[in-house]
Amino acid sequence: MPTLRLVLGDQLSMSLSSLVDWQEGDTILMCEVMEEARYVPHHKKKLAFIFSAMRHFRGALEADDKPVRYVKLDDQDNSGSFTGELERMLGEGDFDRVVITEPGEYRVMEMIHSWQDSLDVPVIVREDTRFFASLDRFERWADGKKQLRMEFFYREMRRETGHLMDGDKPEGGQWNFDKENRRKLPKDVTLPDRLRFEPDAITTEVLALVNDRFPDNFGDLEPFGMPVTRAQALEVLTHFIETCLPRFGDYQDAMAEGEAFLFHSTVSAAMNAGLLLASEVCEAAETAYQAGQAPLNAVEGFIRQILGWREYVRGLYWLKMPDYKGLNALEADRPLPDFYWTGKTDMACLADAISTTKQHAYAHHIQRLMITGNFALLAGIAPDAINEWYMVVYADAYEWVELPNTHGMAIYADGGIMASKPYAASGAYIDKMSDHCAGCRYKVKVKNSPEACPFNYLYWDFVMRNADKLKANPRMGMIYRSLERTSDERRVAIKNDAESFFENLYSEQIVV
Ligand code: DLZ
Repeated sequence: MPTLRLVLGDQLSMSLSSLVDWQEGDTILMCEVMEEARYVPHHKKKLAFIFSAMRHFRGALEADDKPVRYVKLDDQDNSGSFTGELERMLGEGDFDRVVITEPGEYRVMEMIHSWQDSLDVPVIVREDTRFFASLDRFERWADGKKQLRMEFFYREMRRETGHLMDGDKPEGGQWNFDKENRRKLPKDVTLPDRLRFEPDAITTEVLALVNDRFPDNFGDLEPFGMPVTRAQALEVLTHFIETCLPRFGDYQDAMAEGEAFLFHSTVSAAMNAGLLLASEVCEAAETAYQAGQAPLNAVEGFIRQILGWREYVRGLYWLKMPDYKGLNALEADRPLPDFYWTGKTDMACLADAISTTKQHAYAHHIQRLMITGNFALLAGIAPDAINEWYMVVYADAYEWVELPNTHGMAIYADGGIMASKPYAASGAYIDKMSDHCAGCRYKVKVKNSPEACPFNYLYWDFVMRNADKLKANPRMGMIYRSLERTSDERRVAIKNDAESFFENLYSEQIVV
């Protein structure tokens, strides 16, 4: 039964379910297509990473004696879409069936379902076994629950996998050590160097392709040093475990001017493309803990990101799509300011997070949640606009992970399906967790007036503006009680400051 096995650009794993029963006579189809490259205008580095990793994975498959039909973006007959390439291949060969692992995006799943109707051969979709929890498993967990909180799902995953368990109790007597993971970065701390991989011939060819075909896309293409093979990704993982993990926990929520990586793992792009498996990443962290090489607060925090958050957002995405994407609980409708693309803003924290993003197609989770996300939440940026920005700019972004994190977690557009309250914060939080405010032209200690940190009055404007939607939330009770004690005069000052800020947001003189 000759089988055509379609492998997508984020399915670069030898253990992929669509490849496990590969037999002599089967063909693997991989294709670089404009449809995927253009459905959002991806960061140049993201494009280069995906195409280079795909081409290297083709080499790994062929070295394993598995023939690949690989269609490059610039191949003359490239039809430009998955559907076109699949039809072309089926027209040329004699295949009895198509096998594919479930994709990461609803959009592509719809495409696959259309193939099941339109193609002459059966199209078999297999579970993506690279995740700890199948979609059925998540659905079973969610069934009948009023609230779908990550923490409880995470505990089940801990019990099920045995990660950081001491019998039936959590290691160290606690499920979550988050309280120990909120230190500001000391001034004298030495940050670890990061591994960079010189582009080889394949990557060099891809860089030229991206430069040539996507010259106007956002982001710096070079210098390019991302891991594009499994061997390189494993090096990054080992380097993280040995060099960064011991202090990852303490400074997990810290931010520092000009420092993109701190003690973060930087494995998300490689993991989400399939170069590393979630199971091996968690095992490596736990082994370091068992060997006394990393403390529990660091290892638990890291494993929670993968075994907890990553699995949870994927489950939630598939449970709630397609309606999820259209939710707009706070009726936010402001266009995305230009500075998200240029980085040209006097707000130092935003300028730094956007500059990091532009250079590396990367920012760590607190920059994403509490700086660019927090601003979008407070300013009421339209969900579609901010969701697309995150999809474009991060090398690890596919909709299954981006949408819940942005739409649900950062901007509360889902009205609390994910988060029990909006992650809104004023300048005080940013000042507590970073060194940005010291060099900012705005003053974080000033609450109102043109020299005040905009996060301060935008925070209270957000609270006032959304009172009808948020006041009844018990977790917002303290904030609304505090608002009740606020004088009318201060409220007017907040409204005036916010209004003039928004008036100037799209003009070049003041903010951008
Ligand atoms: C993101 C991306 C891009 C830019 N290009 C391709 C491509 O040319 N070929 C491919 O197979 N995959 C690509 N991808 C990843 C897909 O968008 C991803 O597999 C789907 O969104 C499903 O998650």
